[in-house]
Amino acid sequence: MMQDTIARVRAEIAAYDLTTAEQLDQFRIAYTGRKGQLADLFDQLKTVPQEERRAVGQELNQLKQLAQARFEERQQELEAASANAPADPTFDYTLPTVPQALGTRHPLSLVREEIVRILARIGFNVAEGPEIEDDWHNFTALNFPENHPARDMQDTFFVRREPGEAEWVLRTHTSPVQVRVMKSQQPPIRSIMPGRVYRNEAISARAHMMFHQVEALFVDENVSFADLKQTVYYFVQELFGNDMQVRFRPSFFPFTEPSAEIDITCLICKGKGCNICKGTGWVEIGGCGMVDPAVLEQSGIDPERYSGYAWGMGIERITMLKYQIKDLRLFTENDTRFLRQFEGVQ
Ligand code: 2U9
Repeated sequence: MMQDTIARVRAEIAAYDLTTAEQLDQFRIAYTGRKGQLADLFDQLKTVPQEERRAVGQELNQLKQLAQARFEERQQELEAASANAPADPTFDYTLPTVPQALGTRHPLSLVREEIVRILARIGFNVAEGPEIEDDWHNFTALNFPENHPARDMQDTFFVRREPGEAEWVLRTHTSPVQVRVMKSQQPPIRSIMPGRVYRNEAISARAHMMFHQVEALFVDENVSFADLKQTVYYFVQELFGNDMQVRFRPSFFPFTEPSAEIDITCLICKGKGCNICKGTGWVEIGGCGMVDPAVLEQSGIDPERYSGYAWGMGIERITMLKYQIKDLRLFTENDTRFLRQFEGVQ
């Protein structure tokens, strides 16, 4: 019976799995295509008795509409899906990108560069010298007596040489570079020397066997302690801010006379007194003095004609004060959680 066939084909069409584009194509060939089952059924319509033909024809038309509706709906869905589909279906475009691990400037480099910039503005150039020095440049030329404790194994690293040769040292300060500058040029001299120095110390939160210094040396005619003070005022205010005060405390160094230690307003409490400055309102940043005439003379500069001032400070100490860093070891551990905090600092 024609009606039975129509009912079976209707059930098949309704249940046909149209997941893929291939299945949709097979559906078209099997039912709505020129040689499909629907064309076949329309052909058979002429065999249906006259009185039933109209009703069966209507049923067949409805079946054709159903098949076409299913086909077109699914075809549109598949077209839309393929338009949005990624070129490579095995690649997940929603995955996060691999972050680029960019390095950051080390805080000691940031502070060293800032110090160089500040002093370059008032005419200082940068001098460099060797980290392995001879005893003469590191001690003798700087007026350290033969029996000075700094020359002791406890304080200085010695570099062993061939038997019979004089020992070399890892420089304990950057001062030997200033000696080399004076030996190689005549005044006026305006040089700063930032660099790495070594001392035989146990490593702790407050001490290290390797650290950085910057020293300034100014030699010319009529250089006075007043010139030194004014330069230090300028430097401190440029580096830490205009509200900073500076205090000079008498001290002693073998290479300067007179000598002083340099204190500045405590950065934490602004001078009120706190546990960082031990209640004094002042923190020490370095030392200074007038270059001892004997040091000038040993470096080939006439102390009758010229005078000079020098000052020195630890870059770690300045950096710790500026950024409130509590432990010296952070500078050498390369912990990126520490270093990343200086991202973008100029
Ligand atoms: C020459 C003559 C004199 C450089 C000076 C200091 C005072 C000083 C310390 C600060 C903290 C070293 O890093 S630290 O431990 N430095 O107190 N430095 S005067 O005097 C010189 C340098 C070179 C030819």
